[in-house]
Amino acid sequence: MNASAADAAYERDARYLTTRITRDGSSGYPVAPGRYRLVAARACPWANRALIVRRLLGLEDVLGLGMAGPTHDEQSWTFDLDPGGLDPVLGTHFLRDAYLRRDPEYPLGITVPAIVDIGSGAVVTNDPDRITRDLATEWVEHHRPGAPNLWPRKHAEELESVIDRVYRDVNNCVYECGFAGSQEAYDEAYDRLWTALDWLEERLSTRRYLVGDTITEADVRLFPTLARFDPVYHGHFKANRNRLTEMPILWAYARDLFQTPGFGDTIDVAQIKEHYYVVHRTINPTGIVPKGPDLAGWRTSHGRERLGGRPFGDGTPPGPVR
Ligand SMILES: N[C@@H](CCC(=O)N[C@@H](CS)C(=O)NCC(=O)O)C(=O)O
Repeated sequence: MNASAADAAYERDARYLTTRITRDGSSGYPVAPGRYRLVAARACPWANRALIVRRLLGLEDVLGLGMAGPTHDEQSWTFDLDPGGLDPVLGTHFLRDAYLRRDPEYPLGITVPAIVDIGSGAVVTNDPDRITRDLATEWVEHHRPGAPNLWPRKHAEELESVIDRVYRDVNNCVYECGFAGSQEAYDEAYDRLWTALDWLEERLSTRRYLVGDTITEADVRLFPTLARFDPVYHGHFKANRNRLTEMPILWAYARDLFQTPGFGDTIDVAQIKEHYYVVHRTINPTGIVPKGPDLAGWRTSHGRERLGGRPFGDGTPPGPVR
């Protein structure tokens, strides 16, 4: 008998270093300009959300950014894009060093995003959901003038429920398709993914954004998955009922966000493709990176303005990328 679908299903390791950086500093790590470094990689969708939030909220001057290259071995992400292969602030080549400073026996994956305490060189947290939530709610004093409210209180419940489903049935579900260890596990994930994408196609037909009439954390959660959909998830992860470009509403929604400052300017499709196709040798043993798809459509008009909506509410878009 084959392993049951449950046995062969991909399970994300959701154990994190959960120390929070808070306004009152009760965790031992107070919000403080210049004290921490966000480490990300353009390739990674979980890190992408932190990059978007940092841009939208204008935190570039208070929270520095280290950027790992697109590929890594089983040991660690590395700062191979930096001169000399060293992060200019942390002075290390391997992100692993910052995890080992936190815990010399650190037993889990060396993941991005991570926030490092520059003084001690140790990772404070690598919990992606907590990172974006705390940047929005604990770092308020350091937001730029005109920063959007990504967690509007009046929509709190709806926001939680949409984010929850988007995480389970979209963001993580594409990985469940790609890394399924049995036909049954794949079929289950595929069906759940497309049920959710049909739900989103319907939901976004009458509203410009996922919750309320402004950009929120829910849009920040969905966008990085859509940006990777045709270049990676459709082929590499076998999430292939349709391409994003064949889902007219989701495709227009994705273009709308792509063209909104803070979203599209965090995307580097070459790095995204290199990461997935080179790193995941179990599902792409040759490591060959596809040349397509053609991305020209991302800059075409989306027509979503007719749904109304005020992307930044009473605020303003972020300025150009530094
Ligand atoms: N691990 C986190 C998100 C971060 C994450 O998985 N990042 C990936 C890249 S997209 C990573 O760093 N993988 C390296 C590893 O697991 O060793 C989660 O499961 O929600």
